Amino acid sequence: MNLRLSIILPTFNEKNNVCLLIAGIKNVLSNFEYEVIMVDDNSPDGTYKKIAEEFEKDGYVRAILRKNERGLGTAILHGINNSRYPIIVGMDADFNHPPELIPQLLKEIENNDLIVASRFVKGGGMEEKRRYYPTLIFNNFLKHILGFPTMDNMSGFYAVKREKLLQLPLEKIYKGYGEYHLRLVYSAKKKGFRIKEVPVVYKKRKYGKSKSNLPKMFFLYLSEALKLKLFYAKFLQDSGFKA
Ligand SMILES: Nc1nc2c(ncn2[C@@H]2O[C@H](COP(=O)(O)OP(=O)(O)OP(=O)(O)O)[C@@H](O)[C@H]2O)c(=O)[nH]1
Ligand SMILES: [Mg+2]
Repeated sequence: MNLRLSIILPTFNEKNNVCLLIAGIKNVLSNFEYEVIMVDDNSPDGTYKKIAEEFEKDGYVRAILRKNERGLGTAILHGINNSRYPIIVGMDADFNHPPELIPQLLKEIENNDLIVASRFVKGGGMEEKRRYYPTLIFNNFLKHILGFPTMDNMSGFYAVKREKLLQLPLEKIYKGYGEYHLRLVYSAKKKGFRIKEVPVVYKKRKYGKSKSNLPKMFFLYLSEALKLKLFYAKFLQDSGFKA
């Protein structure tokens, strides 16, 4: 299989991180054909301008500026819609997701449809211990009580086959914030994707501030997970897909 991939990087105020990250990606993917699609929501720190100026001339990085829309989920979808290769890799631009893992995701995607970089399989973890245990407990609840497919259902770091991804209701999945990943893995399971997890240790973000608020996230994720479990048929119907 000729592995050609599109890496989607949503950014908001990640000027310092994303430069280093793109350099890191370039390092680990020297043997692959790939593109990096950065979707920036007009970050006040000038992320877009910096990347457009420093990297676009290399040809493999495309910086997209969204001036009138804001949000992680729709930014990723915008990136997907503007990408072209058969494998899509989604990841954060702040170094939570180490680029060294991408070749491993690619190796595993050959015989699967969706590979999730997982903090909660053997060998995985998080540098930020304060967040590790509550997230682990919540993910165990998602997997063992609600029937979610993976040990880490909120990862945000994954590789997926484009032809498979396009079978899912993407407009319904990619909206809001990080809870899109719950909708992605749940819909993938319902559609019968071959899903596999590979361990990842989340690093701390290198520069800048987190945009997430833990208690708010917890309630949002819980309500989203329950909605999927209880009303999945309606979720599909609303998106024009058959249950
Ligand atoms: N385009 C776009 N990207 C966003 C937006 N909000 C967050 N991001 C990016 O999405 C990724 C994840 O956001 P983070 O703030 O790191 O969220 P997190 O990983 O849950 O939290 P921390 O790692 O603790 O900072 C990062 O690359 C952000 O720059 C947004 O509104 N628009
Ligand atoms: Mg992050």
